[in-house]
Amino acid sequence: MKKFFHVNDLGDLGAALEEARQVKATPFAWKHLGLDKTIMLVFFNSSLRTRLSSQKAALNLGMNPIVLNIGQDSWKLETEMGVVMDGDKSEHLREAIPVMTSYCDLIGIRSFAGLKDREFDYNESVLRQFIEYGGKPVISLESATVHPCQAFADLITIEEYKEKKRPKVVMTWAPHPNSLPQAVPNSFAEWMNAADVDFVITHPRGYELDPAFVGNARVEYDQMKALEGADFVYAKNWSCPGVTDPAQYGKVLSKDRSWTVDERHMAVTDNAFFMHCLPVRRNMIVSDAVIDSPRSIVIPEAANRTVSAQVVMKRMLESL
Ligand code: AN0
Ligand code: CP
Repeated sequence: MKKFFHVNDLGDLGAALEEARQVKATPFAWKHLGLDKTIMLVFFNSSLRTRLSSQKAALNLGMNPIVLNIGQDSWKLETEMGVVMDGDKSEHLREAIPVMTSYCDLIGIRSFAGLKDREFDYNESVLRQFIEYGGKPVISLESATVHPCQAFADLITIEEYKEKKRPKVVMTWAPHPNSLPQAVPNSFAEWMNAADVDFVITHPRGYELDPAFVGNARVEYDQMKALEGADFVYAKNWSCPGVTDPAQYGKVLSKDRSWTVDERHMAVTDNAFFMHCLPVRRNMIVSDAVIDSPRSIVIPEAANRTVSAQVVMKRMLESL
C-alpha cells in the first residue's frame, strides 16, 4: 500500500477488519516489520489522538517515529506554488518535502483544510505535493478533505459494538462556535457507504456534504426523524461545504443548539451508542448526560485509533 486516503486504498474491507482484529489481539506480533524503519509524522495542526496513536502504532511495529510540528519546531512552510515569498514563510514545501522524506521510509501528514479556497482544499493540494515530491508511502492524518485513520477506527468500533447484523448508523451535524473542516464527516460517510450498515446523514439545510462522499447515503433534514431507531449516533460539526454556493465555503451557517445531542434525541433511538471522534465540546455537540452515559463509546473509539493506524502502517511496511 503506497497511500492511505480513501476506503478503497484498503481493498477488501472485510479482510481489513479481520486484520484489525488480529492486530488488536496481538499488537506486537509484527515487530520485525519495522526494524530499522522510520516514520515521519508531520503536523501542520494540533492533535492529541492522531499524534499519540500514530506513534504508538509505529512503536508496536518496531518502527522509529519522528514527529515534526511545522511552524513550531520547523520553519513556517509555504504551500502554494508561484508566490513571492516575502511574508513569514521561510521555506517552500517543494524543498521541505524531499528533504523530510530523505530521512524516513513512511510519512504521515496532518494538514487541515484552510476553509478559504474550496478548490485548493478539495484538490488536496498539500497532500498531492507530498505524493509528487516525496516518493514515499503517504498516510493522511486528516488532510483537507479526508480523515481515513479516524473513519477506519470508527468502523472497527461499530463492528465491535453492533448488536444487529446491519445496524442503523446516523451521522448528525451538531453546533460548534468555530469553522471546522469537513474531513471527518466526508470520510465517515465514505466508509459507512462501503460498510454493511443502514446509513443516514442529518444536518440543517446548507450543510450538504460533497456528493463524492455522500454517494447514495440517505439525507434527512429532520434530525429527530433521522435518529428514530438508530443503533449508533455519530455526532460531528462541520462548516458549510459550499457545494451549491462556493462563496459560502467554510462559513458557520448555524449555531442552533436544538441540534446538540441530548437525552431527548437519544430517547427516539434504539438505545443507541453515542460516538464522536473527539475533541468534543460538551454541551455544544453533546450534553454531559449523553457523553457520560454507559452507551457512550467515545473512549474505546479513540483507543481504536492505534489499531487502524497499525493496520495501515503494517500494510505499508509489507509493501516497501
Ligand atoms: C478538527 C476537525 O473538525 O476536523 C479535528 C477533528 C479530529 N476538530 C477541531 O478542530 C475541533
Ligand atoms: N480524532 C482526532 O483526530 O483527534 P486529534 O485531532 O486529537 O488527533
